[in-house]
Amino acid sequence: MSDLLSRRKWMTAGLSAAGLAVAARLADRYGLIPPDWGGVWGPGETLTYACQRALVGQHAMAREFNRSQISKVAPVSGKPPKTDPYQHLLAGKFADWRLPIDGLVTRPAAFSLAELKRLPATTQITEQTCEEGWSFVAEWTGVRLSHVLSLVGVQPHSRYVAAFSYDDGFDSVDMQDALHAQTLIAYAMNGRELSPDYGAPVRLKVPRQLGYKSLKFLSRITVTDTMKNIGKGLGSWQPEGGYSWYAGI
Ligand SMILES: Nc1nc2c(c(=O)[nH]1)N[C@H]1C(S)=C(S)[C@@H](COP(=O)(O)O)O[C@H]1N2
Ligand SMILES: [Mo]
Repeated sequence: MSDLLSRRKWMTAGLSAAGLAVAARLADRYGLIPPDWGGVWGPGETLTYACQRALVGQHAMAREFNRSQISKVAPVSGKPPKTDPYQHLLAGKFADWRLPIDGLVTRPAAFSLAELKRLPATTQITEQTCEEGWSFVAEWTGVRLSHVLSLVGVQPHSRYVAAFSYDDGFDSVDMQDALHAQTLIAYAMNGRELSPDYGAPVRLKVPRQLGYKSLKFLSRITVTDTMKNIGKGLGSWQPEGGYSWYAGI
């Protein structure tokens, strides 16, 4: 009797573990598990991300504003790097800067600032919200990340687009946000060339997420199907400091 009971217990445990494994594999296939799914807050991160992805439409837009609503003050978070490579490029007005786009692409390329500016430009007036509690509205001009990705040809099994910066930061977004119409590689702010404080020569604009996803001072972009080998494998330098990889608002 007790034998039977324990066998049944084991079978139930085994079955539910198998069920969980299947569920996890399915969730992963449908891109519902964020790179920072492990650790203490992992289950919460996964729930938030999966719910957002399930409930909010793929093409849902961040709010756009009028010119008259542009903020007079725009705080800076993350000063331009003082390192030689960056200062050298800045001194040369970024003429020698290139943005390599590599990884799971069929035609890897490296774009100069002039080349990026020759691509179809788009402008948005959106709000940037910092996790520290401030925000501002500004006009951003750049090329859609989706356009640049179409030029290099993203391979079908790609899952993330990761960006790196001159201050050693890195971040990533899933393909849904990478291909979103408001996700830009921005090179101008409020009608003027992007200044170093705001991310020169180019920064990401990801207006559907908190400000920290809008990485400044870009040095490289890579397309990948896993974030495991980048940094601590959490998808971004932000979760390494305790914030969420997914910061949808
Ligand atoms: N490379 C890099 N990008 C960055 C940061 C940074 O420190 N380094 N700070 C982030 C944070 S926390 C915010 S809120 C915004 C701030 O952008 P701003 O300085 O243009 O206001 O940039 C984000 N991008
Ligand atoms: Mo921030």
